[in-house]
Amino acid sequence: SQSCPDGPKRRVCYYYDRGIAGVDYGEDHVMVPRRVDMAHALIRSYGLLGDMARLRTRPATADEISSFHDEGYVGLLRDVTPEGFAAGGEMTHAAKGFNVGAFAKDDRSVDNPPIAGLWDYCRRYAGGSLAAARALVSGEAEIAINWSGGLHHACRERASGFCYVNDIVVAIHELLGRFRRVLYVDIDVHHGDGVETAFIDSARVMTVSFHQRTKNFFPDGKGLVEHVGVGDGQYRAVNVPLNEGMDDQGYHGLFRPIMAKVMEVFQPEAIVMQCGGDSLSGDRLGNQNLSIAGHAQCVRFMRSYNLPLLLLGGGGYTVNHVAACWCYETAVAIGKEIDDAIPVHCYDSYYRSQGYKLHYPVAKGIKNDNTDFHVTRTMSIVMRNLTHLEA
Ligand code: ZLM
Ligand code: CA
Ligand code: ZN
Repeated sequence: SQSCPDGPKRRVCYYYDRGIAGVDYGEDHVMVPRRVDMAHALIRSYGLLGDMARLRTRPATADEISSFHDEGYVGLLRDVTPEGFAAGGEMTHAAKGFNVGAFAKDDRSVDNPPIAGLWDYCRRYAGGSLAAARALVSGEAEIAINWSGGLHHACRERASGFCYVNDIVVAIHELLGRFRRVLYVDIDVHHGDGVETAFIDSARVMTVSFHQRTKNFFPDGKGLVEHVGVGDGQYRAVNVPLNEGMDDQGYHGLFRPIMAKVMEVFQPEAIVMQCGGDSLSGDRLGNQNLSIAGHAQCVRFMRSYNLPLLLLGGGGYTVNHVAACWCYETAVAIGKEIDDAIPVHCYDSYYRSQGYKLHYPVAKGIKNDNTDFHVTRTMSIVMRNLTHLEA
């Protein structure tokens, strides 16, 4: 295969289901599924679709989703509607236990609303991650991408943090049918708690999350550096808590040595990466200061191990930033350099504030609260935990 600045090109399969573009979490909700359509439009306008295979995807079935989720919860996801919910009564009661909807009359700011077309949305984004996992299992793809997936907070029987179905856990189950050990890496600014919990006592899945851990930051009380997994999974959960304001250099000072050590001691046969774009500078929810190049460097680094690689989306609340980021990371996956100038396309007005450039500048004068003391301490605890897995 042809060479390029990032090493050999890879067979990349890309999954995109148009059915998620119109999904609406509600007016003013921070989660905007259309950002994935924006990323797709950018990817197309850069001509990247010609460098990837697009295999057919079909919405995941209830059975496939039930490989992880509780049946009662799956039933709620199928049946709940904004109307049924508004009517109150039994549905509201059931939804409450499953963490779907607002529970105080005046609470309009709700994380997991009973959105129109909820079940269809869940089936489509999970179907994409499942199809992507299957392409890696069959060997059709070396890298498979589903930017609409990566909803890492969903639990077996409840929604959490804008996530209803945990497509990552479903996809990892599929990968475990072929690969002995699967590594999960999560660079979303939030802790990947749903995935960590699902495999907390598993020797075959190692989870690593880099995340912001500041006062009241979601999910509260999760992802401490001391949380290392239990039973057969001991030392196979890795948590790298960050303060606000982390920049590219500081992030990679942690990411590279930690991931190199993880690769050495765990020796995975496949890698799943959640590429949440809320760790980027200027995000509406996150308070980190990564550039797109810095974020994508994480993808480049994991790609360099030449293992089957599943790339998923996740958070990302400044939509022009996250769409540009996932487009650039698609180019990184392929192994192709793309121009900084954004081509004329249907969403190009969104990029006006960044001069129609992919690589928008990081915020200046942001304080980096990750002192050398903090970073060195975190690094040494994580590295010490990992030595327990040495042969
Ligand atoms: N309130 N509207 C990341 C998931 C983060 C829990 C505090 C809701 C929001 C947020 C929703 C329009 C991923 C919490 C927050 C306000 C209880 C979170 C609707 C603004 C709005 O304006 C908003 C009325 C909404 C939600 C902010 N929620 C910010 N942070 C977190 C969940 C998901 O990126 O990791 C992966 C996709 N929730 O902090 C509260 C405790 C609900
Ligand atoms: Ca994370
Ligand atoms: Zn997030």
